[in-house]
Amino acid sequence: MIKNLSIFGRTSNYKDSELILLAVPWSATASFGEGAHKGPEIIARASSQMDFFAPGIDDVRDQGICLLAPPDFLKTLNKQTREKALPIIALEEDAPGDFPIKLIQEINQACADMVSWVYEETKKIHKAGKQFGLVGGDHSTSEGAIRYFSEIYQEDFGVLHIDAHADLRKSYQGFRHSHASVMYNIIHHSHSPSMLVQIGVRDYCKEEYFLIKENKKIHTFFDSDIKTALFEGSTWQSLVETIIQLLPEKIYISLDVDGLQPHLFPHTGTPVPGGMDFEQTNYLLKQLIQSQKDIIGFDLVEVAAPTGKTDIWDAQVGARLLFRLGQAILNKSLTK
Ligand SMILES: [Mn+2]
Repeated sequence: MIKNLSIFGRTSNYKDSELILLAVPWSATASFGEGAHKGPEIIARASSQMDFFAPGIDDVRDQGICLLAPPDFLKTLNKQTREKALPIIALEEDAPGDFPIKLIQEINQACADMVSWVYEETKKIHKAGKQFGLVGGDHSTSEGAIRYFSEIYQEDFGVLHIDAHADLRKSYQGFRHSHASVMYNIIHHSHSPSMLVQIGVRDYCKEEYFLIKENKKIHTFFDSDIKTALFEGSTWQSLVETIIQLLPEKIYISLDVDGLQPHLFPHTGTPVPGGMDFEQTNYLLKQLIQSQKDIIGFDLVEVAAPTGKTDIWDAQVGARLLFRLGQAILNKSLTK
């Protein structure tokens, strides 16, 4: 039985909603700050007190937005896997020989199960003729969704990835489905997007840098390059134009909120100085709507709350970004 939660001040049901939001409360292998599994819950709470009017844009809530309640098994699996992962995360990175291999295998299996579950749920939502959005969870939750759309659309399909990190590590702390590996897994799968365009990247390792340079499918707009261009007189408009031109016809937006400035998301798992501001992000989304690109899905990940807290600033900003993403995908279906 599919349940739903209240979102943007309305309780909508699956049947009458054009946009289905899949909640994935998962942060089992989060490497630094905890609490991204609370993303769907805190965003849903914060979303009730927003204003939804925007001049020139229809209130997309009338098209129906439904946030699916996550199943209990997923919440339990996240908790159990987190407990197994914590002692490994606490180990020094430079002593891999001491890693308990069997335990890592169990954790990798649990994470793979989560990825498969997301894949199957994405397929169900897409096959029902609905628009798709995912609310994480840490960034590892995106893998199943992007893998599904890569299989369906193949060469015609690109990912717009907003993030402080490249997420191109082969594995991280022994975990194959880590938030830090999500784009590596997606790019190296037998069905991969034809293009990965990254924006805001500013924390990455040498291996990731060389992968970006060597792989023609990956185009990264490093945060420092974006800022240098802006300091030297380029406009955000022209940069956004360049970004959009690189993307194929069908796109999936993967929005890790640490891609934005950390004062907007102080509790996100791995905050980094720099990044995009709120209106820069909105402008990019608005230009995407106007570009007539076919947005076929999105995710919003890494909105987190510290233990014991629910009403926090991060959720206020996250709810607004989620609404903008909803506008981007639903406005597209209006103009079709
Ligand atoms: Mn990420």
